[in-house]
Amino acid sequence: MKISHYINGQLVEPSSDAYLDNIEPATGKVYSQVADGDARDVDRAVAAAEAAFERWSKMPAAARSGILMKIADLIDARADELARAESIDNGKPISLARTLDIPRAAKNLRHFATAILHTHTETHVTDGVALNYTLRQPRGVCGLISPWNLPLYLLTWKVAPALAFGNTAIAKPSEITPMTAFLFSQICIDAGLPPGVLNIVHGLGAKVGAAITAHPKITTISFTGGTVTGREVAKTCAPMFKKVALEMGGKNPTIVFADADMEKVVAGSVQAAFANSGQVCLCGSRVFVERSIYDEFVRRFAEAASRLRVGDPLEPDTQQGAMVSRAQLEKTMYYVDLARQEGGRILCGGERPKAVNERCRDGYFYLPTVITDLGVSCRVNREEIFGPVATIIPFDDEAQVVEYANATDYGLAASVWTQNLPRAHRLAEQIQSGTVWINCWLVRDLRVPFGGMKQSGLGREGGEEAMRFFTEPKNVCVGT
Ligand code: TXE
Repeated sequence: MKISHYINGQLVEPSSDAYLDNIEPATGKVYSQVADGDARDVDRAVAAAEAAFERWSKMPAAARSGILMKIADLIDARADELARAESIDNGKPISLARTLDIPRAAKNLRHFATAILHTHTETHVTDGVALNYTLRQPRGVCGLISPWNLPLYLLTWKVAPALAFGNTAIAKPSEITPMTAFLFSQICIDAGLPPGVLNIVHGLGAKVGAAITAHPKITTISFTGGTVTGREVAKTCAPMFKKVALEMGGKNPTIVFADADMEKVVAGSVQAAFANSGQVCLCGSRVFVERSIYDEFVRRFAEAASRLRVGDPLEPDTQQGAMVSRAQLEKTMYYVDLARQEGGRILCGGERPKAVNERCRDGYFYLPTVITDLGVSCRVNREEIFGPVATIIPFDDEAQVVEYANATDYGLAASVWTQNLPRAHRLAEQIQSGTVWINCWLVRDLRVPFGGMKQSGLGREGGEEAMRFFTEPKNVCVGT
């Protein structure tokens, strides 16, 4: 099967006529081909997006909303097909794709399609001499670069607000997981999205991604991916004064106080550590536990982690599938070796499973791995692994755990488990991260600001922040 670009309302071949192999991570085998796009394809897409902008941006909000709602309905109608495609493409359990990724993609569309029917802009009265109002106008052609861990979810997280607020866009899905974006192109066509409003160009980051960030007619870049890539994107965009939002990695702390509900915190923190094989930027990979319950917590956490069912992603009861790529598997193995060298004790996992099934014999599987006895400042506890690896570290008091939590260059998310609410609020203030969850994890309300501090990100998306990002505020001052 060939995955082609979606440009100017049509599925088209790449200018190069070349395709890249697309591998199914659970089997390690090539199962489709994806367009090997380049700057010429980006130019075609930008021309289409520019031509579509005038009409799309002037279309009444209700009309834009109607088309985006239709896209959401078609995602729901094709949810089974999309979930299966995402599971094959990404290696994640089909149950996760069904319950999280695909429904959330539809929600992203609905959220912003309805938001534009309700948003308002500001007015300011200046001492009886003037009345100011803020005109929020779409910014033009946006570049939307998304990663492989939640392919359709994160693509639509950018596409929905960009289009809802009247922009047109060039989206670039990860070359590692292009399939759901391809199916999404078909959905956009079937929903009657006018040609050129959204264009999807596939291919390598160094070619297509770089061409998008460097394109002078693309005014706005929303990027989610690794911090190293984010730095490249920022470097290219800075001299051109593009508006940029970067959502990058994390090394998120889970903080467990002795008064937390043990049952709930074990379930919650295991899920936080190993969801999607730890390949979610929000995963809690460093677990800090108050010393008085450390031994019991460690025992229960390791037991729960080793009970996770690792298996063929297409089996309905699989809880942990394959990692997305050989590179990601090797990165995980590298860090587990490093943990051993740094003096870590592996309580469970630390290797690939012996057998998953015949079909998945050559897949990129790795067991959920729990490590103790590592110092807070060692590399394993500071650098992002993005695999099914959690470390557990004891702490003595509030001040110490805040210091531990903040001891990385990242600052995306944290979760704090305690019954002591004043303490939870104190910690929330002091932890350097874009999100702090208290007694929960991965609860996502699409109205709240989303993004990271430090090397986890720049700018915020979500809710009103998305409106601010994807529109240009113009002050109109009327003398009275
Ligand atoms: O992501 P890349 P990679 C982290 C995770 C992972 C590491 C590297 O730790 O191990 O990053 O992953 C496009 N200009 N996260 O290398 O390359 C690329 O094609 C413009 C965390 O696989 O950052 C893809 O579409 N774009 C993260 C997107 O950037 C470029 C999710 C992200 O891929 C480009 C993924 C360039 N020069 C990885 N080079 C999260 N925050 O959730 C690549 N791209």
